[in-house]
Amino acid sequence: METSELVDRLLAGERRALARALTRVEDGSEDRLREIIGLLHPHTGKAQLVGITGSPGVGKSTLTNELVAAWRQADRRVAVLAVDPSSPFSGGALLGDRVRMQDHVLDDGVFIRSMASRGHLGGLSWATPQGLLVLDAAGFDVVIVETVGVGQAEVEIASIADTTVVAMAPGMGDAIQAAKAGILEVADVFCVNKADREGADRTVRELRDMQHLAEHHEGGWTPTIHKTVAAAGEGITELRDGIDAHRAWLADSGGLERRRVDRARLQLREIALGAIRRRFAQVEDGQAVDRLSQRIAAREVDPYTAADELLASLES
Ligand SMILES: Nc1nc2c(ncn2[C@@H]2O[C@H](COP(=O)(O)OP(=O)(O)OP(=O)(O)O)[C@@H](O)[C@H]2O)c(=O)[nH]1
Ligand SMILES: [Mg+2]
Repeated sequence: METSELVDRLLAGERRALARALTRVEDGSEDRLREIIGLLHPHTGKAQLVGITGSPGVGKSTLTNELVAAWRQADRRVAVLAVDPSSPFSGGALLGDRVRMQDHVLDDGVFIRSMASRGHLGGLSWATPQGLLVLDAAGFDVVIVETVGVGQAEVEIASIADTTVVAMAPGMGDAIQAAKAGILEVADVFCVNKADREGADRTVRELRDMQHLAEHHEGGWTPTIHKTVAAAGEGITELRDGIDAHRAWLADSGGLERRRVDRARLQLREIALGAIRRRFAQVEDGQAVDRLSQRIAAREVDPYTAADELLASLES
């Protein structure tokens, strides 16, 4: 199918077109990505982008599932992108996620997709932000990205979401771990899940105590802390409202616009660097690089001057 037809169908709300568009984004060559993103981009910028991250097993998928239901109750259409940055292929964990998310399988206002990461920068794949664009263009009001917090992933999720939710469970020393890993700075909303277990109040207290560490947090937002029992659907409405409140604050304070420009800057950087790398790869084994390398080795030119010459020739 021609990309333009695919995009037309996606914009008309065809789910199969949406699924195919995501596959193209995930597997696509640079040319295909360029084409599809070019057509979709004018139709994006409306969705509320929510990132959910946290250590393995804290209940992110259960929370996501419940949040989907809570936003549906508010009559909002919701899409989920479950990203597994730990595996280059969709593994067992994601299969489990899919099964749990079967709750919503008959609901037209819900779309759920797993995406394996290609390990871009050791975290979320390059396909993730593009996948968000596709779901945004498809008209979902809320788009959730769920990813396991392993190192870089939290920071990356914060760079693509409007609101970043950091989920933790009591009794795992998670609050202190989070502080060490610099997660306090990326969290807009904390969720202490598994509040049916001992130590939830203590984790909440630890987070409160550590909040002064995050005082430099963007523009005066103090991250809110919510207790939930996702497995029993408790505290979910409050969590949803907390996420919505952060997004409303962002919009009012001008922070949303700032985040959008920051995101655009990151994308621009990635795409431009990628293009330069590809241009370089095309000439790397060619005569010009050979000749310049020989001249550097022969001390006829210094390597910086030679690189300037090479870059100038790439531009033309
Ligand atoms: N006791 C209790 N268990 C919960 C709660 N929420 C989720 N669980 C259980 O915790 C386990 C892990 O939940 P998931 O939702 O798969 O956690 P996750 O963070 O998505 O896990 P990964 O994707 O593997 O990192 C499951 O057995 C859930 O049923 C809760 O509020 N209380
Ligand atoms: Mg999960």
